Amino acid sequence: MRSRSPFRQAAAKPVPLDERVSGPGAADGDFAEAVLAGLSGARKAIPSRFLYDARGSELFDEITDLPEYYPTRTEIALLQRYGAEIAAYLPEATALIEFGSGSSRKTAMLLEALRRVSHYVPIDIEASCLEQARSSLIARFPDLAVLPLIADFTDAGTLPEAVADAAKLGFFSGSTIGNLTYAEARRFLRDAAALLGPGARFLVGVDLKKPLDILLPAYNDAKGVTADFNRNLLARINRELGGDFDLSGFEHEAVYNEAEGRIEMHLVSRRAQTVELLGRRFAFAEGERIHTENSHKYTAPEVRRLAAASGWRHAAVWINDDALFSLHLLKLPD
Ligand code: AVJ
Repeated sequence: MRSRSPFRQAAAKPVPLDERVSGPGAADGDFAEAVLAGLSGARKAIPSRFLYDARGSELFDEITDLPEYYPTRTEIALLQRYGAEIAAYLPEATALIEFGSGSSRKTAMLLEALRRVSHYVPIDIEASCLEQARSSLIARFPDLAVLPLIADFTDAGTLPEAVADAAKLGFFSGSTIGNLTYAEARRFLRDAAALLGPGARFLVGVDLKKPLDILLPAYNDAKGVTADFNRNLLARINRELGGDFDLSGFEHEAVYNEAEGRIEMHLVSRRAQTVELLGRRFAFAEGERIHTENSHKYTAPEVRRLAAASGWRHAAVWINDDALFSLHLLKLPD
């Protein structure tokens, strides 16, 4: 299993830039190894999953409330507006399996619409998130069996015995799939198919390609919260690895890479400088970058192709009026 996770391979040895930047949610926590490897290459890069420590998760939550950051509120609006319609596609679903569940904020909306779901399996590496989600959901749905899996959502292992015979619905929200390259997303969807099994359904939230005057501000907000979120990676290195990064020496940059169809976050060195951590020195030229996150955007046909290439059939898609965000329902043959 281990070698199948795109994220697990990332830190261990120098690999192409795309692979090193990808993905939230690894369980290994080998921050030191990843940072040393990521700063040693010709093109510096640190896997995006390390953005999400306690402070980073707090800042990300703040991002989701920003006026410029449309994805979260748009996905919630889609779930609200089409919940009943989505549920009509899933009359038999009895087990909900959520990948990278985080705070499970959107889960309640889905459970509200899917009245027959009796078992909920949130998969997340953050045990504290899982505990919080469990208590808030149980308060609202007292009959729901919550069976958390503390795991990297790309490497969840096996599902609890209790849902072995259930009709399964997977849920992967927030366009977290955008952190993955196309190849990694295909591998993730194949692994999810194997985990969920024949006849399963999968509801996936995917951010859409759109004009740059909407896309760029979402990652360059006026309050600078995204910049703080990005720079928190350096603060985390200072905190946890004894680094001496001068945070004001690095500028937040979010650009759209047209060829790859993705937003990229970088930290750009404002001047020539050296940084020390774990007894090693790293030199930065003026303008040199650390690549910190990818956020791939899709068209609806691209999602269809991705699903087909991963063994899933595309059953339905819901898109909001401004064509900002999409919810896709995929299914596996029985
Ligand atoms: C959590 C990966 C979906 O890509 O929009 C937000 C992360 N980074 N602002 C995204 C993020 C900067 C977010 N995902």
